[in-house]
Amino acid sequence: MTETHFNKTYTTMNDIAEPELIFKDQKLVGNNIDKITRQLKDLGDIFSDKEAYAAMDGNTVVYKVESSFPVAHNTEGGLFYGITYLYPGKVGDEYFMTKGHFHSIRNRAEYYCTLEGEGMLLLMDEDGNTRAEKMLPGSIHYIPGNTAHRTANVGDTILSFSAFWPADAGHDYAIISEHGFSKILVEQNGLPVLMNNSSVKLK
Ligand code: M6P
Ligand code: ZN
Repeated sequence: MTETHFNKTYTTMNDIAEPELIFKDQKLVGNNIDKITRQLKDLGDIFSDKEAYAAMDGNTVVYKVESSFPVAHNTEGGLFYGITYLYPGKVGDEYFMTKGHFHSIRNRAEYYCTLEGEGMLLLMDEDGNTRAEKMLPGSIHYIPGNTAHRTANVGDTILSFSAFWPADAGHDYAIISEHGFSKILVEQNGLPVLMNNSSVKLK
């Protein structure tokens, strides 16, 4: 039997498998893809302008995540893969963003690779120092251990990026949900600006 891939004709052999995952037509395709949708109503803790937040439609989709978990959660040595699609928008002056988290096993690192759009990666260490890196198509971001991470969409189109993280890393949302990051990303005169968030007291 023969099959055609990559414009070549192969003789099918038992030890050559089809890929298990493909990113195709802006979607992750494969078996057992985990899908999460976060709407504004799920994100009550994260935006600073509570009045602007209350005036918006809670059903507005802020982001979706498609993930592949090829091993069980908490498997030491395993890796997970996911793609996040973050929609453009703002709550007041603050850009749409992800919840953001530390890893439950604090020293676990992660990679983000931007596929499309224009964004910002916010990184905060455990002492509460926050910095940001620009995200643009093709940009690759190493997120060190012990560092909370969050992305914001600063453009007019979807920001999508792939992520690779250890299967035992886990998500610890509690600190961010309570204190936020020490800086918030807002639009001023049409440009993204990092501003001090006075409500943060980490230590
Ligand atoms: C990336 C990875 C995921 C994460 C997702 C959304 O895909 O870091 O682990 O779940 O972004 O971020 P959050 O969980 O902070 O909402
Ligand atoms: Zn992470």
